[in-house]
Formats: sequence, C-alpha cells, structure tokens
Amino acid sequence: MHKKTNAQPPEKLTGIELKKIPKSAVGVKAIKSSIKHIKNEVGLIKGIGLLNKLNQKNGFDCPGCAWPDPDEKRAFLAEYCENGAKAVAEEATKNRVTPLFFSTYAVNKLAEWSDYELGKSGRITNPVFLPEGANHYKEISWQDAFQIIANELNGLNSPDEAIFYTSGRTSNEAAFLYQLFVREFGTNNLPDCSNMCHESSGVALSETLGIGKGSVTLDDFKHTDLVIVIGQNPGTNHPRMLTALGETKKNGGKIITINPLPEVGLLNYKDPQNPLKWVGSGQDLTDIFLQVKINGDVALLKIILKLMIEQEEKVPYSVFDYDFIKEKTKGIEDLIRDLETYSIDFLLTQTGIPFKKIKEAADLIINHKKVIICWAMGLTQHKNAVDNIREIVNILLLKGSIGKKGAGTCPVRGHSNVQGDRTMGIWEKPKHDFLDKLENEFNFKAPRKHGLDVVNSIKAMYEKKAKVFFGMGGNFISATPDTEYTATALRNCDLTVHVSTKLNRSHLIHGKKALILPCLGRSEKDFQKSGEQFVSVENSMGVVHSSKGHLQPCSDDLLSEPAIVAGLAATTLRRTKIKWKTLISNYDLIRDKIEATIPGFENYNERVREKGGFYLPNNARDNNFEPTATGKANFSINSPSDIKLGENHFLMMTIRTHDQYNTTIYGLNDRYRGVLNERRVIFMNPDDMKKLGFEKLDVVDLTSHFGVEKRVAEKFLVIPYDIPKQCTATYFPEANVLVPIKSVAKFSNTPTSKTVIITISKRQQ
Ligand SMILES: Nc1nc2c(c(=O)[nH]1)N[C@H]1C(S)=C(S)[C@@H](COP(=O)(O)OP(=O)(O)OC[C@H]3O[C@@H](n4cnc5c(=O)[nH]c(N)nc54)[C@H](O)[C@@H]3O)O[C@H]1N2
Ligand SMILES: Nc1nc2c(c(=O)[nH]1)N[C@H]1C(S)=C(S)[C@@H](COP(=O)(O)OP(=O)(O)OC[C@H]3O[C@@H](n4cnc5c(=O)[nH]c(N)nc54)[C@H](O)[C@@H]3O)O[C@H]1N2
Ligand SMILES: [Mo]
Repeated sequence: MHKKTNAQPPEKLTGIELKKIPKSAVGVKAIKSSIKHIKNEVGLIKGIGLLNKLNQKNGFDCPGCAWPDPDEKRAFLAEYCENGAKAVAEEATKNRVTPLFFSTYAVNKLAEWSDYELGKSGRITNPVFLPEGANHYKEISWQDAFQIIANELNGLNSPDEAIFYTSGRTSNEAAFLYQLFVREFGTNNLPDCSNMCHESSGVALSETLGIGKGSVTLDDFKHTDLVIVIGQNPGTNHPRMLTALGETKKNGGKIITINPLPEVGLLNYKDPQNPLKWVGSGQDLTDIFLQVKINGDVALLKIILKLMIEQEEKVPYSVFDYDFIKEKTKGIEDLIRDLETYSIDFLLTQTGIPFKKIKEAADLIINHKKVIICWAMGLTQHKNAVDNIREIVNILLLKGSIGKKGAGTCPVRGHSNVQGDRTMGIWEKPKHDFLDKLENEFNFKAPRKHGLDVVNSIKAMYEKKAKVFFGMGGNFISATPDTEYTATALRNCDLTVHVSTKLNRSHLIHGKKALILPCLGRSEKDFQKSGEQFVSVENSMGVVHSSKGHLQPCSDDLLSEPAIVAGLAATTLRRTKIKWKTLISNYDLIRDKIEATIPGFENYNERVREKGGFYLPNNARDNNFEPTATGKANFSINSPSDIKLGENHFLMMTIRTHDQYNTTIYGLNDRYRGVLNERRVIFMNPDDMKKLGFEKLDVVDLTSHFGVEKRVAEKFLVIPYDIPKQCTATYFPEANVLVPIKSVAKFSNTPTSKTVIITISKRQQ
C-alpha cells in the first residue's frame, strides 16, 4: 500500500443534503442552473452574449462534450445545454490566478484545497516556474520557460525519457504541431486522455469494422427504428443527445436503455432546445430499461444474440440480413458455435435482470431493421471492455445495421476534440504510412518504435525510466488511476510542465522542477502575425468545423497552444528545418501541412470555411470494410466478466456528477441523483446496506482489493439507491485512489474505472 499524501482531494465532508430524485431531466431547472453559473462566473450580459456564439456556425465550439451540431438548422435560442453553459462559465470566469496569487499561497498549502476550490480560483494569467526545492511558483518569461524545458529535454539520455500527454480539448492545429514537435524530437510517447476513455472502442471497432470511429451521423437518429443506449449517461454528459433521441421517438423509433442506474435524463426529459415545451411533464424516452449489473453487459448481449438466433431458426430470414452477412462479413459460424457453449441460466446470473425483460428487448431488436447502438464509459472501462464493444458490433452485423441510413455504431466521445487529436496523430502507436508522410513533408527521421500510453507512462515515471512530463491540457494526477502511485511517478520526474487554462491538482503534485504555461481558451480571440485566427475541431461523428473565439483573452501574457508548441520546438530542436514561427503566423499554413499529410483533408482551408464544416471519410458509413485484416466486417468471440466476488465484496463504478467536467468541479451537487453539497458518497443497494448493518449517511471507508494489494479511500457517506445488489457507485476523481494501476482492459490497456472490487467498513467515529 502507498503512503497517503495530499495527492488526493481532501477527505472533508461538506454538508450533504438529500433531495427527491427529479422525474425528468433538463427543463426550467436546467436553464436556471446555467444562468446561475454564467452570472456568478462571467457576469450576466457578457455571459449571455457568449452563449449566443456557442456552437453557432460563426461561433466557437463548446468546450464541453463532442456531441455534434445539426448540419442544417441550429436551434432558435442557442445550441447549448446546461452543462455547456457551465463549461463556458468555467473558462470565461472573472477570477484570476496571478503571480501574486502564487506568492501568497504555497504549493503544499494549495494541495490542501479541494478540487472545487482550486478550479474556482480562476484563470492563470502568466507562465510560472517552481524551482527545485521551492514552495512558491514564480513568474517567468515565456522564453526562459521554453529554455528550461529545452535544456531538460536535450539533457536526456534518450528522447523516450520524456512523456508528452494530451487532453482532448486541443485544436487540430495545435495537436498537429504538437505531435510533429514530439516526433521530430524523437519519441512516440504521446499518451492521451483517450487511453482512459474510448481506447477500447477504437480497438474493437478497428478490428471488426476497419475504423476506430463511430459510423452514424446525427441525421441517422431521425431515420432509425431503434436506439440502444448502453453504459452512458447522456442527461448529464451529453445533454444535447437527448434532443436527437427525442427526434427518434417523434418519428416512431424505440429506445432501449441498459445501465445499472435508472439515470434521470434517459428515462424522461424536456427538450433543452425547445423552451416552449419545458412546461409540462416531459417526454418518456426509454421504452425498455434493463438494469444490468456492473459488467454484466457481455452476458446480457449474449442472451440477446442467442434469442436472435433462436428466432431466426424458427422463422428463417426474419431476423438476420443474409445478403449483408454473406457479402460483407466473416466469422458468423464461429460466433454461433461459441454462443452454443453458454447456458442462458449462467448468463442470467451475471446480468441480474429477469429473463422476461431481456426477451422484450430482444424482440424489439428482432422486429426492427435499423438499429443504432450508443455507448460511453459504462462499456469502455472494464477488463473485458473490448469484448463489450465487439459484442455490440456482432448484433449490428447480424442485422446488417451498419453502413445504411438510420443504423450503425455510435461511441459517444467525451472531450470536444478528442477524436480530432487522434486524427492529427496524437497516438502512441502511429501507423507507418503516416510517419512516412511526415518524413517526406518535413524532412526528418520519425521514430518508429511505439511509444507509451497513459498507464505505461505512469509506470515508466514510477520506475524512473521517464524523467520529463509535459501535459498539453488535462489534469493528469486526478484523471489517472491509483492516485498515490501516480503521485510518486510524477514526483520522481526532473521536470513536470502543464499547458493549462486553470489551476488544478497536477500543478501541485510536481516533479523536482515544474512549470505552468497558461494558454488561450476556446472562447477567446487568437491574434497572430497575419491577424485573427480560427482553429478547427472534429466532433464525435467525424465532422470537421471551425471554432473562433469571441472574448478578449483573460490576460495579455497568454499564448495560444500552437504558439506554445512552436516556441518550444524552435528552442528545443537545434537542427530543425521546419519554420515553426512562420507556421503559426497564419494557421492556414498549418492546415496546408495537415492536408499534405493526413487523408481526408483535401482543400482543408476552403472546406473548413464552409458553414458547418465537412465530413471526414468513413469506410464503415460507406458500407466498406476493406481496411480490416480480413477485408470484411468481422464477427468476434467475446468473454463475459470473469470477476468472482467474495462474500462481502462489491463492484464499484466511478462516475460523474451533474456538476463536474471530468476533474473540473463546477459545483458540489448531483441534482439528477438527488445529492446536494457532497461528493464523498457511495451509492448502495438498500438490501446490501441492511446486510452490513449500515444506515443512511453512515460514514464508511472503502478498501479496494487487487490480488493481495489493498488501497484505501476514507470517509464516504452511504446513500441507499436504486442500484443492483453487490454494485456500488462513487464519484471520480475522489475514488481514483482505489483503481489499481495494474487493473486494465485487455487489448486497450484502459484503467478499469468502472469495475473496482471493494469492501466497505463503517468508520469508528
Ligand atoms: N457535463 C459533463 N459532460 C461530459 C463530461 C463530464 O465530466 N461532465 N465528461 C466527458 C467525457 S471525457 C466523457 S468520456 C463522457 C463520459 O460520459 P459517460 O460515459 O456517460 O460518463 P460516466 O459518468 O462515466 O457514466 C457512465 C454511465 O455508465 C453506467 N455504467 C457504469 N458501469 C456500467 C456497466 O458495467 N454497464 C453498463 N451498461 N453501464 C454502466 C453508469 O451508471 C453511468 O450512467 O462525457 C463527456 N461529457
Ligand atoms: N476513475 C475514473 N477516472 C477517469 C474516468 C472515469 O470515468 N473514472 N474517466 C476518464 C476519462 S473518460 C477521461 S477523458 C480523462 C480526462 O482526463 P483529462 O483530460 O486529463 O482531465 P480534465 O479534467 O478534462 O482536464 C481539465 C484541465 O484541463 C485544462 N484545460 C481546460 N481547457 C483547456 C484548454 O483549452 N487548453 C489547455 N491546454 N488546457 C485546458 C484545465 O487546466 C483543467 O484543469 O479522465 C479519465 N479518468
Ligand atoms: Mo473521456
């Protein structure tokens, strides 16, 4: 077990209040909440002006989620949601973290603040440096900061001793330059937040369909017969998706929801984009809700697959799309043979759902032709996460529900440009074709050895094999698993650097030396030599579009992310032939280089200026599966969960509240789950509570078990909740300390943040 340090959020309880769980999502409460955040952080008039620019065709891309905007009509009022408004308020805040702030507060004191308090202190205004042994960050010039990094990087024994992390807000232009710099420096150590997020989706989809991205467009939701939403909480994390689901329902489509929790937004909602409809009781979204046990999804999907096969045997040609299967796929025989080895009874115990309910859902799938399946972290963060997603693909392939209107895969992405960053080459396992193109275009030798992903980067720093950590955005210490282990890893570094907009815990859990480099946010104007610039991003459905800031930068001393990369590259790379300073004088020049090296970006500068942007090529959407290893869409054989829980063991999933953006804590409420003013809570099944002799709001400690390893998180309040037996839920990042670094998904190496085995003990007061 690791010694407890202040790498974790403080274990202070904040005064919980429990409320009734609301009956529907969005509605008037949501607009009130948006206005409150905007008013407090930004001021009302400036804030409303800002919201009007959000996700409009001449405006800026919401820094919230990656849900796409409509191709045609944008909403009358504005294309934003409550949590988009909070994301904007957070960035456009009036508060500032200045050099004076840093001279007032010592680093070890700041580490005692909660994540909420750290975030609320405001936007960072100047680059600051923490020299070795010091306890206060001090102002530093940009050039001196670049020089410190350059010296450290050039003093390494090998470029592979440096780690270059990316979070998913970085624009295409910044991401492209960043990976270019890192590769010219000589390493593929480009871990990103995707490694903890949709990596499992990328692995599963590439193998089965030949593209790591989803296949549907927003329009497909209007034309589908059936949407399955599995392992996702759109009411909180992708509120604008509810509008698309509303369209599905309006056109007669059905919705199945699969989740251990009856998440409010999915069951009933009021259209966030149509305030006139807010009055009234809201619309039922879900037709069938399957309350699956945590990690019971493969078992559940297998039962559905077995029922589909059974019906097809009874009435041939009634369920499968044989033309599609024959022409486009491989492996159906193996799939059918493998399914025969599972008994329904065994599978049922893993799901915890009555057979009748599953049969109802299977009948909907059997009786409809066009199916869309949407998913997020509820499927991707398990040991058998890749199996989860491949099993989904099996269902779609049997139905021929891919590459046609109203059907397909919909992995709902998180960060607003996480998909674009990958397209730009932020990946530790780049393809040779891509590296060849970089070499041709830029005249340097690109490294071929695969780099480190997030988990392996942490291990390398822990083992002192990596010595410099550079974070392009994000909050590494709080987003990653095994908080105390990761803290040691970061503290082992000679230098840690963060390009950030706001203060977070990663600035306080640092290497021997540390730098914070403050950058422009999405909502701010970006002026370079040739004048005002815009950037571009790719949403969850592969649409690339422009985003242009609207506000004056919050400080004169900020640089844009591309300018930071260019400054650093020009200082570090002694023999570079790339004209870094010229490239950033006009971002069109960066886009020309993207066009020259990445397929799908023909006439980039012209097309990105078209209203609404353009779609990238997508082979699965075009019903073409040639890029897979077999040249066909592949059925796959998948494993159900192999977790065996002991008598008093529970599975714990770590989820988001309605009041946070990953590690950024907007507030302390989780309105849709009826919990106010507290984050240190654990949701439990009332029968489990009774068995352990717990009362509501008892204070407990949580211990996670991985082999013989144990990790403890202290002081959580027990909340009785509608959750399957032996399943529990806590919030991320408070519970990350419990996620073992070695507990990862097969094939994708994603931390298993949704399946942590724990025991729960009452605290002696
Ligand atoms: N407002 C807001 N928006 C966000 C974010 C945010 O923090 N705040 N984060 C962004 C990011 S980076 C991402 S990746 C997405 C995340 O979006 P989500 O994936 O919706 O986020 P989570 O809170 O992790 O929720 C996971 C859901 O999966 C369910 N679940 C957990 N385990 C299982 C399981 O074993 N099986 C099934 N079927 N369901 C399960 C949980 O009950 C929960 O409803 O949202 C993005 N958008
Ligand atoms: N236990 C558990 N752990 C998880 C998850 C989980 O469900 N459970 N989810 C995982 C997922 S899905 C993800 S995506 C990761 C998220 O991991 P990260 O992306 O690393 O974390 P964020 O909290 O999104 O990063 C927030 C910070 O980004 C900075 N920032 C904000 N906007 C900008 C910008 O425009 N530019 C720059 N340079 N910086 C900016 C701010 O300083 C802010 O503090 O966490 C993962 N960790
Ligand atoms: Mo994510």
